[in-house]
Amino acid sequence: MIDPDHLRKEIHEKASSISTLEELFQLKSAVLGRKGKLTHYLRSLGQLPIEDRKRLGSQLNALKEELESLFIQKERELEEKKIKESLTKERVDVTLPGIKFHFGGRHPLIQVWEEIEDAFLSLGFDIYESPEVEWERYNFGALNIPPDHPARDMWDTFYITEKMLLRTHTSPGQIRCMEEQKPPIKAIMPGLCYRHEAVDATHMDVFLQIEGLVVDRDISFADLKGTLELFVSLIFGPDRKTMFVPSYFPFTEPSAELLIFWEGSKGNSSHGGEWLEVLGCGQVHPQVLRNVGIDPRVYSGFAFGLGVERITMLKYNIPEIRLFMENDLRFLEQFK
Ligand code: FA5
Repeated sequence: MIDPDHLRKEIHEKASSISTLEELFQLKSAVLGRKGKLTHYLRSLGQLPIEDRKRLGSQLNALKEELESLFIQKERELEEKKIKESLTKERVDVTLPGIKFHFGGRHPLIQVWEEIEDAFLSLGFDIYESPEVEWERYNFGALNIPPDHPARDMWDTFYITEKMLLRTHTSPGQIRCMEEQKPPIKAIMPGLCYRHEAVDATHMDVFLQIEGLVVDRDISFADLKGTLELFVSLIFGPDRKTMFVPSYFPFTEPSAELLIFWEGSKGNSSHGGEWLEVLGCGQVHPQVLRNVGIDPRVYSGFAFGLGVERITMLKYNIPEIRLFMENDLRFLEQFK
């Protein structure tokens, strides 16, 4: 028996007790879906006598419209309810402890490396890059260090082949730079160096050097000294005690070393109050100029090679070079 009033009452009752969207969709399909009750009633109208069909037909269609808008209305209510519930759940509790972020910092050697580069850039130097894997000829031969020269023992290194090695200093960059460029040259060449070295508090087997090279007419030892003194004052301030001592390098003549007074870290008396060698330097040897086709009767120059670790140790009173490589956060975090 088709009874629209009974169906209306039944659906309104059910709809009023629904509390979730899922329940609403189930009810909707049970009434208006393909196998729904109202759909079934509408389909079966055709079997009724014409009079009943007309009357019930208009009643059922009106009921269909009424229920459709009831479901739309109910769906809106339930969606609003759902949003309200999730907003209440998502409320920020400002009393909870925050999440800690760990920010990294740049390694002290990189910081000082860039500071040194900036100092030389401000003095008009360019940066020239040269390779870490180097021909033996550039690391030694062209720098006036023939195969039987005792300096090769001092600069023993890791060989890749008989003729190819990991550079022991940045000085091969001088040769590459002079082969590529004509004077005037005013460049620094930073990078890693490798040595077969007995590691101790001031020596590593991998370390950073910055080479400097100036070649022009009338470049003298006074220019070298003045430039390096200016450099020290830029990095350490005007009052840092320095000392030039005579030295020997096969590719410079005369040669010298620059020492800076090392107060050492407080409480470490074994390293307090010494002079620490930070660089080797000198006037470019005439034979080196000839090796790259520059006439030493017209041009002269100076060069230096400084150790970035040593400068950093002096700047921050670090008594031990191995600390740079240990990756101990207690050490590294002091430079953030
Ligand atoms: C040289 O390497 C020369 N090429 C420097 C040079 C360049 C002289 C241009 C003349 C002209 P030496 O071996 O002394 O020289 O090293 C230069 C600097 O590199 C040292 O003063 C020191 O600061 C740093 N250095 C050298 N060996 C080590 C090491 N094993 N660990 C850390 N730093 C080092």
